[in-house]
Amino acid sequence: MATEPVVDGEEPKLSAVEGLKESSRWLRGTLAEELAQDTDHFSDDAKQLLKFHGSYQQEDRDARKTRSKEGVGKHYMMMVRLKLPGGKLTSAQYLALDDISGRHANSTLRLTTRQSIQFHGILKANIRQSLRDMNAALVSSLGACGDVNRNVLACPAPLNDQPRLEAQRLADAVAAHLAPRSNAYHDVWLNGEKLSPDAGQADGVEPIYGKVYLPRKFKAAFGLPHDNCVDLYANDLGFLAEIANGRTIGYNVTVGGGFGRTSGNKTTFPFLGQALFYAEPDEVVQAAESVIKFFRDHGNRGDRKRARLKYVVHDWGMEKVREVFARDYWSKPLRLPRELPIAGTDLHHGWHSQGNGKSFLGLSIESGRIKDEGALRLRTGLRTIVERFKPIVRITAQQDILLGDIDSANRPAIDQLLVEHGIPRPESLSQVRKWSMACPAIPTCGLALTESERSLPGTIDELERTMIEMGLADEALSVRMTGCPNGCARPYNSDVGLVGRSGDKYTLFVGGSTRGERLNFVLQDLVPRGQIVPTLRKLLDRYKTDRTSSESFGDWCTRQGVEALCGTLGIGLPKPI
Ligand code: SRM
Ligand code: SF4
Repeated sequence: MATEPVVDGEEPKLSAVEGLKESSRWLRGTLAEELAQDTDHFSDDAKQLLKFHGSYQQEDRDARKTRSKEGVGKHYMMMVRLKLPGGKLTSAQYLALDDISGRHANSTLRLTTRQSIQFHGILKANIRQSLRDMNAALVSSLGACGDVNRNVLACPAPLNDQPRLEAQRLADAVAAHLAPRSNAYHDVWLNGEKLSPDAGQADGVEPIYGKVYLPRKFKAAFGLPHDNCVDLYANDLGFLAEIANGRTIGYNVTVGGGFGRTSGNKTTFPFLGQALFYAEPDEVVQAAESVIKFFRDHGNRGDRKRARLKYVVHDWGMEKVREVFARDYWSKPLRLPRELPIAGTDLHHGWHSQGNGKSFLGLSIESGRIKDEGALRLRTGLRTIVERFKPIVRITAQQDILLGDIDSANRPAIDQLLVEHGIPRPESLSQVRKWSMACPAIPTCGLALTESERSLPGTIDELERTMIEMGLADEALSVRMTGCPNGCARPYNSDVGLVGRSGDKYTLFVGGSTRGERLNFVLQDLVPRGQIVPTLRKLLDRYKTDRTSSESFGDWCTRQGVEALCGTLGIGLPKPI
């Protein structure tokens, strides 16, 4: 993929969203007034501000054709995304959220690729009550979307080891420190008519962000070199632990990761985070604030397609970023980053002893969608287990769920409940299914060009059969699909990436890994869905005979290179996409 810099020139004209943020009275805009109106949707301006409160206005795209024929217009509905640092919930919170999904949403809970939960299908008339019910369970959606710091990731495995406990603690601290301070969320959704003192235009309400917040979304994660389950390098800001004698002694601070791109626009591309400096554990919160202020001041506020921190890092180069950061944003001498290679990723599936006398169980959730369908009564089964055994609940960045702090004596009873509800134990699933991810796409996502969550399971069924036939069933192969190039299921660093183009056609990427330390590359564009597995089969055939003993599919594809792989497929080199 081309990565063309944009040459520094005159300050670009500010994008419309900048003016909207500035005049929003700290994220209020007309939200309260529009909420009081008896309409089924918000105005375009309110829709933008709604994102900062954790909600997107969507429409049911399945209903689009018939409704337009009937002349009844769009079926509007809201998506609400929570902010759950490190993916943590108590059992009571999980049950409250499950209730809300049944009462106000579409009776599903959607675990996200950033350790959170989304609700789909909430009507405007019910959104205030939904958010109130969430807040009653001490869960908030403030800042889950919008131009602020999003959900902070950390390995969710409830193991009693210092690096994970520390990462969880610091994820909470960074999330709290970077949370928007405006009282707009309380005023609009929780307080009714009462306005808080910062409802006017007083300055200083947002000491870190200021009136115009960030140029764009900002994402942070804490990662471990031996377990990159958070996909650290896909984040604007990463803290990669250096571990000695079982304890974290410091962090490489990485900047500029991000995956979104726009088809046909070569100045947009996925980019991996780069190490900027090394911080001691007690410098982490300050480091997060300093990086976010650097982004606030230097991010592009004219072109939202190029507004992420990755473009500053790419266009300036690390030397200039380091120089400006050290001069203007970090008051001490800047320590250079250390050599911390990524060695693996753990899905945390199955039963594990926590190291404190308790156990946790990791379950694979297809595309993160918790619902009851046919014989698979996932939602009811999880609810029953959580009600009865009151585990802590953790969500992974691979869209899966962990149930922890369980008395080991209860393992057989929980296994029995899984069987009764048709929920597969991860050991019974193929590797390729466990490592797969898909974004929601159609019918809820307004940006989707193709199916994804509804399409990937069929592709995985076919690939699974093929891999069994070929004797490759034990290979950990990550396949990630998205309905457009924005990259929500992180298809740009997996072994296989399938990125929606239009209709049933996808761009095929290969050459990443389950470790997430390397971008994959385009192999073929506009592959019809029915041709995906036959195409992969030809490559897997060669892989089977050519690979070195422990070489993964993505490693092998990288060693072969695009020319050799195109030769294997009998196709020309891919054109720039
Ligand atoms: Fe995403 C937009 C879903 C993780 C890059 N993302 C969207 C929206 C809100 C569509 C929209 O703007 O109208 C999607 C809502 C779909 C729906 O119906 O629910 C959406 N993104 C998701 C989730 C739910 C996918 C999933 O399968 O879990 C993930 C929610 C994470 C969370 O809990 O916060 C999600 N999105 C990601 C990731 C992965 C990550 O962060 O690790 C990425 C790539 C990393 C990155 O940010 O670069 C990602 N989403 C985008 C982009 C491209 C942004 C860019 O700067 O280029 C968009 C489009 C945009 O922002 O304009 C987008
Ligand atoms: Fe929507 Fe595209 Fe993200 Fe999928 S990748 S959820 S289609 S924005």
